[in-house]
Amino acid sequence: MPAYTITYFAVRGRCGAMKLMLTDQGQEWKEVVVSFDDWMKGDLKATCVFGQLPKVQDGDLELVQSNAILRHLGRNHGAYGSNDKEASQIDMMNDGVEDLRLKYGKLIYQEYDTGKDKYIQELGDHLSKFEAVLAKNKSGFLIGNKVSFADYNLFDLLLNHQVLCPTCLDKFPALKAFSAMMSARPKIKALLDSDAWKKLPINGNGKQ
Ligand code: GTB
Repeated sequence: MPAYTITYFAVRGRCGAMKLMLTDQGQEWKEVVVSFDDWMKGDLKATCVFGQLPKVQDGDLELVQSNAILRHLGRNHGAYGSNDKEASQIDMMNDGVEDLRLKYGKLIYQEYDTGKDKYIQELGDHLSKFEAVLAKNKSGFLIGNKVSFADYNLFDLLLNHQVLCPTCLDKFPALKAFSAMMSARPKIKALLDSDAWKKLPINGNGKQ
């Protein structure tokens, strides 16, 4: 079993999805939690390929970029589809999740006070795209008939959005069922119920 070390700030942020996946796959990991003060000293930043976290160590392989990390973990743990066609579709769906995550990050870190109402008004349009894909797939997952890294990523982002706007899934039965199914997976349920998860802020600036 590979042992991973995740280096990141004391927030869920871009590591929520990878922690959901590793937990669900029964894979333990080590964590290095970096304080903002330590980060500002610059030594660690200088060692990161793009000067940012998260960073994941898998043996002698060091990776940054959260989506590359999700893909790596998906490959290692059988959460990247059942064939090349599914893998490509999973990549496509994960890119869609990333597009929404970037919008969410912009709201949280740059526009929270001025842009929240508009963001919530427009959210349904974004969610409807995932709803349509899920509604077509009888398995309940985004692609194919088994869980993929894109499912963990979407689920993590939906958790954040349900804090931002508790009613945001009300018009989307397939997304609601997806969220309920992911939450009920026993290891995920235990993680979501844990203090380690509940006490970790979603974002670095206290907004959620
Ligand atoms: N494309 C990259 C990826 O997907 O991994 C983006 C990574 C990224 O934005 N990293 C941010 C970072 O390293 C942290 S996530 N920022 C420091 C820097 O650029 O010097 C967002 C975030 C912001 C602030 C906190 N915080 O203060 O605790 C936590 C997380």
